[in-house]
Amino acid sequence: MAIQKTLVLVKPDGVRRGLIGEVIRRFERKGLKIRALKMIWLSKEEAERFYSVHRDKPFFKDLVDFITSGPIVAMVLEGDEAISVVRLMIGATDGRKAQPGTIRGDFALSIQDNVVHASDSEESFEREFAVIFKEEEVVPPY
Ligand code: 3AN
Repeated sequence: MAIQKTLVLVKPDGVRRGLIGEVIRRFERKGLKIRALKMIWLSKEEAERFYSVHRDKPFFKDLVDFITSGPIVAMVLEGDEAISVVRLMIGATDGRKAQPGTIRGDFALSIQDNVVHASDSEESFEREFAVIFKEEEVVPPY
């Protein structure tokens, strides 16, 4: 057992399309615990820090414009091997290539507008968490 925390976002396209409940439902059903949950609208500066690993990528500006184009829902999920489990559940980055049955495989047809984000490592979780949450927003284990 390696209990981990991971950070998930329902991105602006997912919120606009009314997929917040669908995304949360899948993680709850799987048995992951929601330790924090909120709706926010990221500033440009927060988005740039959130995606700092992609700073030099050609799609960085589009990515920041997209993630700040509307409100998002952010959550901290916890469970056994939560980081890899959630990555499996969201599917490949490109919605056209993501397996059916995954969130992106079922709901996305784009590499940018791909409904959800999830941390890809403990290091990413720590950086992303620090941009979006304060420690006191996380409820105790229950
Ligand atoms: P993932 O979200 O699957 O971890 P990353 O970390 O490679 O994917 O990319 C972060 C985000 O950047 C993606 N969710 C997607 O919105 C966007 N992105 C990645 N690759 C591209 C690309 N080639 N063109 C446009 N946007 C991209």
